[in-house]
Amino acid sequence: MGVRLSCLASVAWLALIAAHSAFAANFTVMVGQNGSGQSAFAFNPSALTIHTGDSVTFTNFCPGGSCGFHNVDSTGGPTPFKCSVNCASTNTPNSTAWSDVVTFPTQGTITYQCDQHFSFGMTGTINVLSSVPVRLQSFEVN
Ligand SMILES: [Cu+2]
Repeated sequence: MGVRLSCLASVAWLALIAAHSAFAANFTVMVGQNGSGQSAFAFNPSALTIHTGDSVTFTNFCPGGSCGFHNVDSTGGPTPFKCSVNCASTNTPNSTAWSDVVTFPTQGTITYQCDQHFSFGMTGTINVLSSVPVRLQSFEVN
């Protein structure tokens, strides 16, 4: 009886780990906002930890409809990106209410900046951890 209970507990634990790795999450980084939610040459949050397969929505902060002149441009790490109005042709600092989603498939630390304001400390990091791979092939419950 004790052995059977122990097996059931193990199955439940595996199921929780699998659920974590199976669903990618989306995180938001506010561009031009500090940790207190105020307009600043900053990202909120400036340091973010996610897992492979997760995505980040970078959104230009526009209090009262007035947006800062910003972009997000990676300066290191496995997933390069440069975005403002979009992440391809119109990606230099821009003062419209832009928002872009970037997906991070690879483990590593990404550093990024606003090209207009990095000298004022407008930089951020995204630490991408590997998702836990789980292959649950079969189990029986008696
Ligand atoms: Cu900026």
